[in-house]
Amino acid sequence: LTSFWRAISTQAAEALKTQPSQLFIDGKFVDAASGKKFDVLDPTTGEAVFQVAEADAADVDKAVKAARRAFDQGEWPRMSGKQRGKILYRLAELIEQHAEELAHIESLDNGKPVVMSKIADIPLSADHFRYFAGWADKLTGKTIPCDNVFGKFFAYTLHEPLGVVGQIIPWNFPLLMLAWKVAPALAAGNCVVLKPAEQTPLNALRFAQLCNEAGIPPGTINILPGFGPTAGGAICDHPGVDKLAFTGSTEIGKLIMAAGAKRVVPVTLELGGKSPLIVDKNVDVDKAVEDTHFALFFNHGQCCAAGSRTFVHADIYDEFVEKAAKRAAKRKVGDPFSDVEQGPQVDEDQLKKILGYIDVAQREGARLLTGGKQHGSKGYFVEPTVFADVTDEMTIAQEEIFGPVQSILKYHTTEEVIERANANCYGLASGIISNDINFINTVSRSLKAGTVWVNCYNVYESAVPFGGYKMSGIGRDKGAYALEHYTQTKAVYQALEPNQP
Ligand code: TXE
Repeated sequence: LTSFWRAISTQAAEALKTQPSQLFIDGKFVDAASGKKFDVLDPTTGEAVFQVAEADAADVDKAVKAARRAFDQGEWPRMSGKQRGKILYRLAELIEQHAEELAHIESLDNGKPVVMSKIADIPLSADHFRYFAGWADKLTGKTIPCDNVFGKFFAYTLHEPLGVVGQIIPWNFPLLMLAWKVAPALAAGNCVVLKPAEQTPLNALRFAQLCNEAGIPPGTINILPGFGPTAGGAICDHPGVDKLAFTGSTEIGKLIMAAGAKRVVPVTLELGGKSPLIVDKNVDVDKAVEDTHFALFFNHGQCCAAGSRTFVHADIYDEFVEKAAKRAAKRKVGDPFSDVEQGPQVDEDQLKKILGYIDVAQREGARLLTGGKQHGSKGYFVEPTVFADVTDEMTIAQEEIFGPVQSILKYHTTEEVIERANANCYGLASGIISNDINFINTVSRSLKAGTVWVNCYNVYESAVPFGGYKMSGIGRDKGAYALEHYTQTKAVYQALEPNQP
């Protein structure tokens, strides 16, 4: 225990003392019906640092019933948009007021450097609630004049909430993924049952506390830590759930969609990616190396949008490859509560998966330039790894590694790189580094991806939609586009007297 308290920051240790550990149902923290709990591991050491209640079908049933009551009889969907907005603004402020402890808990739970939690995860989450708070009183419909053989009518549309929304999220940005899902759902007047990832349940429970403090009525939001097939499966199959929203692997996304199809409920999915990042020939190589490094290694490569296929023009390829390897070798890896760029991967499964891909890449003939092994022997650290001479058919060019492994591919012509970049089942994100406006315009319009970053990468603004083409998903998170998935349109016809204008 002593080593554990030393390993994490004083603030994280302090924050853990007030950490809720129970399920959040109907505005209260309660034990699981089964009484079961599960361990929360610190990825830096692999040791258990906390326990939370483990939800299963009985708890999901209780939570969905609470959310149903809140939706069918409660105030949240009935209060004015203005009032809902006020409460969501308050929630955004509370996240900011508690930013310090939320950041430390995020890094303890996930392993990301605390500096990243502080500058990215927590402020972006607050910003997301603030952005959607602003939408709550702007969900207006249209008026549509009608005049047909049966008479004169006046029609208008109402954008109504869907009801009880089941949301299942991953572990790579625990609070931010929650914000992406919960903020538009609540702004539109829905009630929510959310399952955080089993690896990272802590901040979702702290968020539940803040919801009570902000004045969100009981039952409007319910948070159920638990495992995928049990708690997650029960959310998907519950007849009281009107919509499913999921971020995670494509494999599980297919199951969620099948579950939605059985009950004809809408499903939005944000799934895996294998995003191409194309480096043109006439660029500042040093800057391109830094940008592509950030595109892949940010959050230890655990980003669905990671620039995981770095296509580099043949003219600059050799220089680029050498510099990219040097940059990765310099990357500071270690305790997320110290001054590092990279902490541990989230869990042992991810560690093994990544090391497995590194092994396959070497056997398939990719050239290992740096890294390639577990970093240290404790926790789930992976050395920043760079492969050159990667070809399209190699496994690491096809499948999502979700780790700090950069794959560099050589290309010669614009037509060729567009075709190769699109030759993948995923279509989540992409990037272009170039000084040539014609190249940028041609490539950005040709890439089959939901996002194109030009001379930048990993930019996430609450107002800008995010989501996938092809097997990277269905629908969009963020921005006004997200609200379309949390509202349904009602058309109301009203008869007019024949002589009314
Ligand atoms: O994902 P899962 P995992 C990718 C990434 C990663 C791989 C596996 O390549 O290496 O997926 O990660 C819940 N019914 N992404 O295993 O299983 C689960 O409890 C209902 C990309 O963590 O998809 C968790 O809450 N729910 C991704 C969530 O699904 C189920 C982020 C995600 O877990 C379920 C994460 C079931 N049967 C991983 N099984 C991205 N798009 O950002 C699991 N879950």
